[in-house]
Amino acid sequence: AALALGLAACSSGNSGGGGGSTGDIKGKTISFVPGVSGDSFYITMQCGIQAEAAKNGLKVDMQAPQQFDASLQTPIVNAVVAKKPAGILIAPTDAKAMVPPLLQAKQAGIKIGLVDTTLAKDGIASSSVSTDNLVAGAAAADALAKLIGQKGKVLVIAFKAGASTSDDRQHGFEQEIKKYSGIKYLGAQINDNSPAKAASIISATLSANPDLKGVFATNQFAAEGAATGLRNAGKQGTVKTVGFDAGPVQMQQLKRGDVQALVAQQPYQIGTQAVDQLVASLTGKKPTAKIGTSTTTITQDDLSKPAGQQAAYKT
Ligand code: T6T
Repeated sequence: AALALGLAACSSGNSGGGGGSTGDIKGKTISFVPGVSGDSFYITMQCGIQAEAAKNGLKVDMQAPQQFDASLQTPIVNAVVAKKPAGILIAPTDAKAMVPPLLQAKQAGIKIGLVDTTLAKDGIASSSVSTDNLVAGAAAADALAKLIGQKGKVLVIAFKAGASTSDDRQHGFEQEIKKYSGIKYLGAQINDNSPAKAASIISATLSANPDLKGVFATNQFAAEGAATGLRNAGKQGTVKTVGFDAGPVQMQQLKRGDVQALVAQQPYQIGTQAVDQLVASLTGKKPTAKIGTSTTTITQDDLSKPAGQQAAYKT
């Protein structure tokens, strides 16, 4: 199937309706198009979207591509536009390639809000809510430097070239890692959101650089694959890994020592704030053009603390 449809089963429930004072949008539908299906980051975001939409009397439908790829996300946008929802909340999988389909959506009179990732062109979306990924990438560099005693070779696994989150995390990391004179940066390799590809990147890097000391894996699937690659080489825990996101699998990885630090985002809050901005633009108010959300870097020590627990993505 090309599409994944439906509502997320969120612990807070999906219904509850219509407390808002937004009579003219009540009963309208907004569509959520995440970057990929089956990704706990987007599932948590969807829970935030559903809860906030319900407060405003809005319905939500969700259609996700099977892979994080603009060629799969474009037909979904086209199908969504044909259904004429009041608004679309979307995480564009490519900052450039998703411009034409979203421009068409805008021209069809549909309000667009960006979540998580952004577009290379302004003026299409009325608002954008995302992590500050340059800052998050720099935080990952500092965490990795600390883990390896500021010495040795490090690698970045960038999950998707052309996706703003992947590019910004990589660039934020690269700027920051320059500050550590004892660290040799081996560059970034792209795993195309595939854990298997991340695992083989690790194997190949270890063959050429058996003294590899650290890895920054820029999202969930990069971190999962990195852990597999390191385990296969018997280097798990010896080569330090900073992963991204704090879904159930990532929290397990941290607990087991497959990764030593995680940069956790706030997907639920991105979802609720994006709905609020979309509601503003649907009701003739001025939405905030750009909202940046923060990250928390957690290590194994934090798992028993409130900060660590709070960072975990909930549904
Ligand atoms: O890291 C998130 C998201 O921010 C990124 O754009 C794509 O990957 C994730 O969904 C995690 O898998």
